[in-house]
Amino acid sequence: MRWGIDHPGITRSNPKIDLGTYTLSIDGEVEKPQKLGWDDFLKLPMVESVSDFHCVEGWSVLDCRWEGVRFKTVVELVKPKPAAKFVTFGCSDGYTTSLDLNELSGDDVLLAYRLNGEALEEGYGFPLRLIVPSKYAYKSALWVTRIKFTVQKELGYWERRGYSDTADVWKDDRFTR
Ligand SMILES: Nc1nc2c(c(=O)[nH]1)N[C@H]1C(S)=C(S)[C@@H](COP(=O)(O)O)O[C@H]1N2
Ligand SMILES: [Mo]
Repeated sequence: MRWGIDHPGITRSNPKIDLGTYTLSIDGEVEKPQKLGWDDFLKLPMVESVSDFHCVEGWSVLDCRWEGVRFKTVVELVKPKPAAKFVTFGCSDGYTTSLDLNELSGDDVLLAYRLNGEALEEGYGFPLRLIVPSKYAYKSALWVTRIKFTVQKELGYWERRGYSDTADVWKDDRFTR
């Protein structure tokens, strides 16, 4: 399965991630920073969430059945300090994006590793990607390797290039105004 269209001028090559050496680092403004190997991550409680996926360029994919770990669960694990207000996601291809901590508190916000009953394909973010259904797809970090809690907002890759930082699908917030 493949969806979407390539971004003009950008050829994205999918990083190849080896589960044997994969590490998810969760750090920054937290009481209990973590370095989780893949097996450690799989021990976190798994949930399923069906949601739609919307791209800023106008396309959507309906009824995606994601399985993974609620972002909430990660928050409980690392215990952000009171000053932590934002989260920056880092990816193995160098991509970054960031969100307000309170935008990540919904039950449908997942660190997903399965889509429609199968492990994520490389092109979809294998082994782990972020799903935030109320936000445009560029907030949906693929190949996540680092989650950093911050006091100040760090603008992500597209957000620094003029895409809306709020990326709210229902306000059709495609560009910064
Ligand atoms: N690591 C990483 N994540 C990324 C990107 C990227 O280039 N690298 N592109 C973003 C953009 S612009 C979009 S539209 C979605 C595309 O997700 P999809 O390939 O599952 O449709 O991934 C987002 N997450
Ligand atoms: Mo995009």
